[in-house]
Amino acid sequence: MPQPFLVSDAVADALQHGRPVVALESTIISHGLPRPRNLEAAKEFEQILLDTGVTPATIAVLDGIPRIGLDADGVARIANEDMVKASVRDLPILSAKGISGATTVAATAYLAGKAGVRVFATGGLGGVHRGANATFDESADLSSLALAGVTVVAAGVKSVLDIAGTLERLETLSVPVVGYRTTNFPSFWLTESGEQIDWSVESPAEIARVMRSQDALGHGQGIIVANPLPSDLQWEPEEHDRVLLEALAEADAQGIRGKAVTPFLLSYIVGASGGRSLEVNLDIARNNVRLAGEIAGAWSALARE
Ligand code: PSU
Ligand code: MN
Repeated sequence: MPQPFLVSDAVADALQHGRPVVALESTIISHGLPRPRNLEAAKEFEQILLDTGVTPATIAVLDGIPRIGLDADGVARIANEDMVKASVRDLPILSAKGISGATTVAATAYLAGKAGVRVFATGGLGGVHRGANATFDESADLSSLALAGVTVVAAGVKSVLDIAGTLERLETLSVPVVGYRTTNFPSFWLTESGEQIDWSVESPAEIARVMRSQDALGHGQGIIVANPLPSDLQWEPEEHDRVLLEALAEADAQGIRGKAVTPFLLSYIVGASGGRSLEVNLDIARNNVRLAGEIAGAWSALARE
């Protein structure tokens, strides 16, 4: 049997010694952020972790091999090559064909879980698309998080999606959702979506205790930590609402469907906002990476007890 994935030396060493590790996804780099800012961002996210003693594990499929932890060349490849967007179901196909792919939240969480990386930072999760009652377009991010025992830090889901519907599906899938110091679920660029969730958590240590209890119960789901951007950093709500409607109308007019929808909307919105949405997007990701690093630290400390 070929090895199903490769763990970098740095990540393997950290895991073996119980040091904190945070997984990072690659679709946000290759399909969610424009070049050349995407490469700067990929390096910056890793550096934020390294600066606080946390080992970054950026995940992608390179030449058919899923990799947990990339070297500098691997990071440059996910930013600069035109890689396919890879969800969980694409992994065996990429593997057999020996081709590369940037992993979505679904595929990243799956691979992180297999490798024993317990905390994962992203920007926003995929979810239930508007009109999903007719198209069935619901991101595999949701069903994957019901299987991967990984804690994902995300600023909720974008308002391009059906936020209430996404929260309903997460309830059905029994995925715990906790707000970080809030019960108002964030809508990515905006601090609050107006949708309420049941629980908030106050500290990384509390999240680590939730993880430990989840493990003890043995149910195996991931945990979503909804981490809102502070309101002084959010996108201006009026501009957000205007650009969002424009983007949805344009996707509809151009007949964009399936896995192309999310990348299309993201890049359209960057252009239509004159880059403003991109700056907020980067702040969101940094904010999530920092919190994920703290959670990974708390998790290591708890495991040592
Ligand atoms: N949401 C964001 N930014 C992103 C994505 C989602 O705010 O970059 C990416 C993630 O990689 C996520 C994927 O896993 O899009 C979801 O795509 P789909 O809706 O096709 O499942
Ligand atoms: Mn989809």
